[in-house]
Amino acid sequence: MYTENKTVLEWIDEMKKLLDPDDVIWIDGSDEQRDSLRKQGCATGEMIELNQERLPGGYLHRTAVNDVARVEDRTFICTRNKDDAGPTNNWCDPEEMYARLYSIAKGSYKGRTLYIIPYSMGPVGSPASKIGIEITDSIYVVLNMLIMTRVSLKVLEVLGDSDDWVRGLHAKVNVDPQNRYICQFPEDNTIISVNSAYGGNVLLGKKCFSLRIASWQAKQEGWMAEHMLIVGVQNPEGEIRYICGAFPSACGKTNLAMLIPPEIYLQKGWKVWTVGDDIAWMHIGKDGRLYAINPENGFFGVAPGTNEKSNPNALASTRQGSIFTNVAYDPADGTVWWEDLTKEVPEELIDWTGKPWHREQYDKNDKSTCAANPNSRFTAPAVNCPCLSSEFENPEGVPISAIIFGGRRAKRAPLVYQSFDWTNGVFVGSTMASETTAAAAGAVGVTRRDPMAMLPFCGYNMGDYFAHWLEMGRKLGDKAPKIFNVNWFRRGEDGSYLWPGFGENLRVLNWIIGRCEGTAQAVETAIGYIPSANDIDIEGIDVTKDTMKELLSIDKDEWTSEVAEIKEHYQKFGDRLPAELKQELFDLEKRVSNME
Ligand code: GTP
Ligand code: SPV
Ligand code: MN
Repeated sequence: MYTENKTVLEWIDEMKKLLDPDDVIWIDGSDEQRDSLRKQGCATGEMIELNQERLPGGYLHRTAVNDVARVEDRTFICTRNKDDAGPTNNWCDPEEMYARLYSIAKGSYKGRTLYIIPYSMGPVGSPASKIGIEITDSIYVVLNMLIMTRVSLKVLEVLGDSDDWVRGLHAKVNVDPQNRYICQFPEDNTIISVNSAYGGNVLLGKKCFSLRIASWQAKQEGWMAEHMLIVGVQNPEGEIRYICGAFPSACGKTNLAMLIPPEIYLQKGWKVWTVGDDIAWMHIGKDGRLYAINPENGFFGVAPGTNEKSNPNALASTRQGSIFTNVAYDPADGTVWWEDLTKEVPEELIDWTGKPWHREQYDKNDKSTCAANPNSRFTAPAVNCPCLSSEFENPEGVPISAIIFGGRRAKRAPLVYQSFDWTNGVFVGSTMASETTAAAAGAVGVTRRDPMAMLPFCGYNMGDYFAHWLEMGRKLGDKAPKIFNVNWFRRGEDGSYLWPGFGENLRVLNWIIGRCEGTAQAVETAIGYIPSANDIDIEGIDVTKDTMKELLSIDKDEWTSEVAEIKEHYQKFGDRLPAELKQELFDLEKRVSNME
């Protein structure tokens, strides 16, 4: 027995009775156990071993074709009181949902093994970290959790006999989309996920725990759990400033977190350090500033588009001990491929569904002809990342100078602007909009409001969540990070992106840091402080002053429509919408109507 914790043992007993497994195995985090699970996974066909010389410890996994992304319409927040889940979440009464899920999961482990994964989100033993235990019948889940979280028996030691841990039950059942449910019970610290075997639905430490459950805990305990990257920018003097960024799924967090400075910046001595690429847990530190840790231990990144030029650090992270989900297989050399990995498209591949694929069948305008699924992913250990921050394991986290919000917006939002103050920044975050992506099942490219990039991940009433942000701002006072908004995805009249993005985004981060230090210039506008075309360095890039002006422009008609849309968006929250935000909207409307 690895623990004497009664709450743990009772729950495991209950689960065993419910699921009826043939076998029970505790995951201890050892290399030997991992290696034997890899072998077993390959024997059952769940995993495919890749060329071990080219990709040591590399494996490929293919999910069911109906199970390739998060399923927001099947994700529920189950609180006793419906209002506590709020207008943006699917809700169900906990008793009713437990009954439904238990009847689906009952006996479903027959002939299978029950794996028990004790894990820590955040460095083991850090006061900012939290503990979870996931039960699963999937070797794929175990192997991914071994990369994405800190799995070890030490976690059970740290837990002792405490009841402060998150219960996570995952059951594949028969991967039936009609009976697929991803359910959070924040009042019970419990997650249940059935009938899926895809990443974000089943790696319960990630979105289910670190955002949905943790956001609820953070509200009670006075901290923040956010869908944010954490990046450190080091200037030639050696000073590092840390920035957090909330962008919706597949909108550039991993890329910004690992960016390579443009050549002229590298020569001057600029460096970028990755702390996290998806989730930030933030606490007020002893000095009154906001500190962030990354609760994860790996990257579950979007594969398509990742290449030697766009994100060499992410690519390097996948070269060892990584799992690839729903990418294409290259039978010529036993490695993997995805769209834009290489300029030259291999002639013949095995596509993500396991079928032979020839490059002639590829049509750039039809995603269904891709060799890799558009939401195919790599699971890579953080330690592989060449620019991993030396503060990655720091239990206190890193001090945050700026928070940036951003999304995909073809028009309207300028390349960058700074909010007037924290309250105005919360308003900007709460009204964020972005075009949907392949990271969730459903239509792609539809603009929707996604407050703080948390629409699919906020574990409670979003009106209360906004209030919590305002409360944190009051506590932080003048030590609060400055809040900005960015848009790398603005398009010109011909439909192409106006801004080169990726590494060049450092130029924008520099302006942001300059604003925090009081050294960068800006113009006060109706929506916030916007740099003038001269304030962003464009030396050495193919962006003209005119393009820069267009990128930084705001249009009165567009923003009049924006105000009308925000009004509609805000109506959803009824009397849970904080009065301060209503006032912000009122003020914005007035300023926009006074625009030239
Ligand atoms: P999740 O893991 O789903 O949370 O996604 P993410 O926010 O980490 O997004 P990621 O960095 O993986 O980028 C998603 C897509 O956006 C990729 O196809 C990138 O190539 C593209 N992308 C990222 N940064 C930029 C940018 O600065 N400009 C442009 N045009 N595209 C970008
Ligand atoms: C996202 O969709 O925001 C992801 C991938 O980071 S998943 O783990 O599937 O949520
Ligand atoms: Mn994400």
